[in-house]
Amino acid sequence: MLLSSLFVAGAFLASSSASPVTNPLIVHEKRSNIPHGWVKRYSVDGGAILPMRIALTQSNLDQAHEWLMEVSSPDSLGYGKHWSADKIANAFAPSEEHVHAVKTWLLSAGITTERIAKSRSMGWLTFDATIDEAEKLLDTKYHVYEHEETGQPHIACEEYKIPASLKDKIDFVYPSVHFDVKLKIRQESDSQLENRKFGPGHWQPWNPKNPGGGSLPKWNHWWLPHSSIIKDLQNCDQQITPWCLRYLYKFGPGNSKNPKNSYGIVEYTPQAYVPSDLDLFFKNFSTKQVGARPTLQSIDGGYSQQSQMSFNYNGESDLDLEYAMSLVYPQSVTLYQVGDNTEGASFNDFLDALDSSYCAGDDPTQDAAYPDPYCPTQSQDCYKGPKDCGGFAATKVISTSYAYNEHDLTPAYEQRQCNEYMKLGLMGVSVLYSSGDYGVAGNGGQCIDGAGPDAPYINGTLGGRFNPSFPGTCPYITSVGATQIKPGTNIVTSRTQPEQACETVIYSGGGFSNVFSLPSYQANAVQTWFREHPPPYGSDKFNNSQKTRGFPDISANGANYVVAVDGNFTLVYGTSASSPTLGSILTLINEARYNAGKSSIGFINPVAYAHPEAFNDITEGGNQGCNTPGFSAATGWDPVTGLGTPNFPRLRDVFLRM
Ligand SMILES: *[C@@H]1O[C@H](CO)[C@@H](O)[C@H](O)[C@H]1NC(C)=O
Ligand SMILES: *[C@@H]1O[C@H](CO)[C@@H](O)[C@H](O)[C@H]1NC(C)=O
Ligand SMILES: CC(=O)N[C@H]1CO[C@H](CO)[C@@H](O)[C@@H]1O
Ligand SMILES: CC(=O)N[C@H]1CO[C@H](CO)[C@@H](O)[C@@H]1O
Repeated sequence: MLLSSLFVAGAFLASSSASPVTNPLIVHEKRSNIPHGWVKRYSVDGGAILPMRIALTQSNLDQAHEWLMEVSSPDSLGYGKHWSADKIANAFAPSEEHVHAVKTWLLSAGITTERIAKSRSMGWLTFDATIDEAEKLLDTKYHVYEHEETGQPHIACEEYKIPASLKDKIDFVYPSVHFDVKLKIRQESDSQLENRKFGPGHWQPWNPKNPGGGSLPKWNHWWLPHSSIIKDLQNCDQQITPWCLRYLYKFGPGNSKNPKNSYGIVEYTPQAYVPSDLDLFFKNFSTKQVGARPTLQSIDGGYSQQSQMSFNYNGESDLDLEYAMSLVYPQSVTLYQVGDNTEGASFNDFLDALDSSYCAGDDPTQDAAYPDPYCPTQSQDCYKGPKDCGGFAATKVISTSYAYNEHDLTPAYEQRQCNEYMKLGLMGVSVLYSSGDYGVAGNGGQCIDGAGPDAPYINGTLGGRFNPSFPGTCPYITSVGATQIKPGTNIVTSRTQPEQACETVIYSGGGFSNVFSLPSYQANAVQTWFREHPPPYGSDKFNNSQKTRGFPDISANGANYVVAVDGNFTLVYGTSASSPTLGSILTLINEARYNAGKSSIGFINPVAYAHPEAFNDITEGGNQGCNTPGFSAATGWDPVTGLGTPNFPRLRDVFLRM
């Protein structure tokens, strides 16, 4: 945060700052150490002006679950009556009473009401204050910190206080203990990338806490000769193509393009699709689409970089777009490309672009800062523009094939993000996330050594506690697991369920949250599973209280996908494939509902759990990890494949009846 201007303090001298003894100041946020690479330089001139921002806590979050169920539950009269963005902003805006209490406190420090602006989205109060005023208000001391490598200055304090009575009315005050700047990212070799992997969020040197590490799709490291692209449905156990998916889940090619319908795929730079790969794929599997491209929504400078190319840069985006675009055609696909090529971005950065009221609360230690503080100059790789805050429309289905370990992030950070998915559900958006590729282990096969939020990771080959994925464990998204066709099965002649839980290259992420409680829509399914298929593990392995959220919800095939990457075809594996496939099927259901004059399906879990008959129950295979066989697929919902794979005509008819 740079000083906006300097002037003499006299004009704004605080009249009084004494707080009543009955309302003592208490520490609200504290930083125990200065982030690596920064040094404390000097105290700041008392007359310097700080643009202050106070994030107010949202109202009515305790009612949010009921409101979402009202528009999403099959037995609700309000089903499908989704909320407008304005109605949502008003419902969760801080109460007038809280705003008044905070303003009264500010006035006691001489900050008069005329000086205070309320943000358009009502989430925070802003005002300019001198350093003297801010220090008195927050009982703190500001210093200029300097980044050793770049010399970039930053104003921050080490802790600050607010009146005890405002503790539950204020989320945080800014600028304060936060360092909204990231360390410069190194270019890395492909083999370093292979080892480290990456996901959403800024790039970090490999360490077990690397968010999203390992959430990319997997491949076998060999290329298929072009001539071996088998189009025959009899060989779907060896190679999955769009035709295999249509046959398995009983849906045909799309045949309409309702203007209300939309489907979004989210990618985080440096992940990027290659235009010629789309065409190579379309030439073989969807000839009418040769030349077709997704509609780009560039967030925080996001673009499809082509300077670094390999499976690890292109595999995810090529996979997601080739399948999503061909399965929903002639409906089009929106690509939300998030973050520049230097800093990348996090899920919060994406959500900020959809909802301006969410922007104020980013966590600088997890979320990317824009304008990118490490750009020497604006270039295509480096985005110096302002952070995108609101203004981007949400598509009706949004599929993301990246994930963190739930253990990577704090419960407060996750709860806040999960509430934002709840709001998207209220607006009628279906949010899908892949459930992870390491079974009951986390990204990269890591498990947790002991209980509690500070327990370290341990290589899963050595055991450890199960390591669930986030946002998979947020009860307001649909978590998508992976299946495969049983080896040797001909799906055309098979008289029994041809699929099982995926056990080729990857294992379907699944298990139980350590953070989120069991949502009402899922309670029956989870408790039935515990009763009828009691797992052979105790509370040393996972939270077996039957009171926490289980995942995934639904699954779709995630093995042997034929994907064009960097000019050749290869086979790809992962829940990264399952999520865009389920998203395509939901988009076709939205198409049918719009064509029938109905609203979008929105948050689907309450309907899905009430209609298990709309899914192909998957009862074989498991999701090994943490040196255990993991959980086993079973009759009914299970923490490997969820409710099973979609039966399109049944699921469509269920939704068309509502
Ligand atoms: C975990 O241990 C296995 C077996 O020793 C090894 O192959 C693997 O590379 C290790 N994984 C990590 C992330 O260290
Ligand atoms: C399991 O979850 C329940 C419900 O959230 C919680 O009360 C309990 O402390 C958790 N158990 C462990 C071992 O974390
Ligand atoms: C059967 C078919 O259309 N195969 C094509 C798949 O794509 C490659 C690359 O464009 C072509 O060479 C094949 O003819
Ligand atoms: C292994 C393999 O099939 N490599 C091919 C990849 O594609 C290029 C053309 O785009 C071919 O020249 C390679 O033979």
